[in-house]
Amino acid sequence: MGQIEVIQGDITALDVDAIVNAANSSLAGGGGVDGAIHRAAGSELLKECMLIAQKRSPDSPCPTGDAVITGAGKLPAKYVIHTVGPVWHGGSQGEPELLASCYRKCLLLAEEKGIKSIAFPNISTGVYGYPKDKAAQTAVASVRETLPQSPGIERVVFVCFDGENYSLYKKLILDYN
Ligand code: AR6
Repeated sequence: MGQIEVIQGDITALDVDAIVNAANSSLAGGGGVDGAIHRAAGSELLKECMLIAQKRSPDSPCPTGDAVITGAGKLPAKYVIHTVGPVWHGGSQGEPELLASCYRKCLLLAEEKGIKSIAFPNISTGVYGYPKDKAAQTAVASVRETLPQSPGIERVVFVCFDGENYSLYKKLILDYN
């Protein structure tokens, strides 16, 4: 089964097959990691996103919990997988299931594309306000549950931007391994 790693840093710098973007349903870019990925990838990425948006439902090109894949423009990665995490409303509006779905769909899409290494940011833990400890537990559990169904994936990297997420993930991965 694929290895799980945790690092602290900027996901746009990672030389892996695919990096995951914490996008919004419009796929039109935004702030946080989404903004950083679009800036580093260049305008080609937005063009690809808009083509996908045209083909899918115009109201919500990528619903919460779903994922779509594009090329990666000028990034070192080959692909960007855009997924839309839930906004935190207190936890009783399906947030854990939707967040788990983001990680699962990204891995299954990656498997379909023959991707061997994939890096995730801490989806929903910025602007969308998901508590970091709860998000980390759901993320790690979802990845571990899905990896047996994605045998082509050799390496999963959790990229933590801030120290708090890094400590949480380090502890969870140690506990699991
Ligand atoms: N590399 C890795 N992680 C990062 C980076 C980076 N360069 N920059 C920020 N993070 P957020 P969300 C971390 O807000 O909560 C956007 O406007 C950040 O510290 O980017 O899912 C979208 O368009 C945090 O831990 O995403 C949506 O509208 C994590 O990435 C909305 O924000 C996620 O924070 C999505 O909100």
